[in-house]
Amino acid sequence: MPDTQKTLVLLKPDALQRDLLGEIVIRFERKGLKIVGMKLIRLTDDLLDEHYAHHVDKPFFASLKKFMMQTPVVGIVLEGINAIDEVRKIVGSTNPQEADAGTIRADFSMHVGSNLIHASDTVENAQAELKRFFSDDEIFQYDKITDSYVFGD
Ligand code: DAT
Ligand code: MG
Repeated sequence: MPDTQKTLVLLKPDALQRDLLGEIVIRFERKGLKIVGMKLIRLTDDLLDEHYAHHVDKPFFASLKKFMMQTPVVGIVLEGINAIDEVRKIVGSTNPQEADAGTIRADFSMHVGSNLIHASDTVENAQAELKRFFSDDEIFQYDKITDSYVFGD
């Protein structure tokens, strides 16, 4: 597989409450991204301090953390060609009002505080986030009969 990357996705409590888990996962499956890790995760205060460290001084930080702890989140590791950028493209802009139609955030959400999904945005962040939420033995390597059609030879 050329330029294969792994990236981390979290389906947030609004996705779970609104029964949108399947709607979201199917978009990644249809793209051809391979699900190589998947589990429910109960986020803690410490994990969120680390994960959203770039927002620690923002006025919405406390409500963001509270929101993310309302229910477990679904953690997913996706693998594919340029997976980090490709997944961000499918997810759409942070603010659903600015997201392009056809993206998950534009199609299913309206408010930045409940934008359904997290996705790693750089190679460095993807590496750190995969490590933060998944152990090595929770990330799988396997062949699919469609691999050559999706990824080329
Ligand atoms: P992204 O989730 O697109 O990577 P980010 O890392 O800048 O965006 O922000 C993380 C989350 O913080 C975002 O998904 C929702 C929340 N957030 C960001 N800006 C916000 C704002 N202005 N008001 C409320 N929540 C915000
Ligand atoms: Mg981010």
